[in-house]
Amino acid sequence: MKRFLLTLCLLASLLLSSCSPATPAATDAYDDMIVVGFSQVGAESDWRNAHTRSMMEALSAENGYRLIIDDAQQKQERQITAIRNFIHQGVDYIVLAPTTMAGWDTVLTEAKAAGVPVIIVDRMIDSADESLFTCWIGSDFRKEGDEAVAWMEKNLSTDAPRIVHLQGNTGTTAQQGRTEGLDAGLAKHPQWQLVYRNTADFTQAKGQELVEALLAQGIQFDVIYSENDNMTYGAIDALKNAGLTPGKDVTIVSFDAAHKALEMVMTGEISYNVECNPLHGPRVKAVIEKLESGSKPPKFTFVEETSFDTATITREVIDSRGY
Ligand code: GYE
Repeated sequence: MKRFLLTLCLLASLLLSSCSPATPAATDAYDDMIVVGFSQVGAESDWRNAHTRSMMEALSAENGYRLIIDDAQQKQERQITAIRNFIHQGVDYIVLAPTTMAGWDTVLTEAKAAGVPVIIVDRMIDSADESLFTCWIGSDFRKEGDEAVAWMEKNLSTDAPRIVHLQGNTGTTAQQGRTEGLDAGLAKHPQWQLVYRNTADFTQAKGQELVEALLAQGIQFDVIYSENDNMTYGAIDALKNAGLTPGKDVTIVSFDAAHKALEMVMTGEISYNVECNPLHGPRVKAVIEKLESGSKPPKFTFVEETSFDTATITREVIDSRGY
């Protein structure tokens, strides 16, 4: 590995801490390590925290990696700065979990010019030039939305459901794919009514706030289509505080299928949960190993995922959940 001078430590949150200030002696110890700069979206959800943990576990010192994590706190500008810092530091690889789709061409052109391979994980970027990144690993978010709609077609107890739609951060591929799935369902079923749609930024607090506001306004609904589990937790709290029973009074369709949410599928509070797998650490490690040995990883890798409702969830699935 090229000689690496650790001059800056970019960590922003305790969870993301993986790097300590370098000393001259410590610098020497990194000579044989593969240095990876990871620009992470933030810490908005259980999914995101599991994603960060997976990266830290796979790209560990024990495995021969020096991982520098930057928490962008949801801001693309911070990611662009982090990537520039990684380039200046001379990292061997950059891993980017992009906030939004657009606006990456300039900084990725800089990475390419510096000869630093960029591995994109989770959400996708929108760039006409695919040579700006080495490969991408993530989920088929449109397929996830389609699966949720297919379940609703079969399982809703009314033909004319009144639907509340909590969206993730707008302009992200996770939000767009899941929204496109619902939009296709609405187009196919003119009797389905979208009574409310707004972004709750993938956070529990905002999910709760929006559903509380809806209930206060007296808006009636049968289904909540919530684009991640954390918004769902907030929505469930709002329903319960209003004396409603989630799963009975309101059908809840959620995305991510994190451990806690699957417990809620078991109890029937969440009716259907579409899995989104955050365990990208070992996948990124495998890609780096391929590149190190001179072979070429596939350009796009879609992670295999499934989904669960009250009929298919089992204790075994929950207990063996890695996130
Ligand atoms: O569903 C959500 C997270 O991009 C797939 O972002 C990811 C989404 C995930 O905050 O919980």
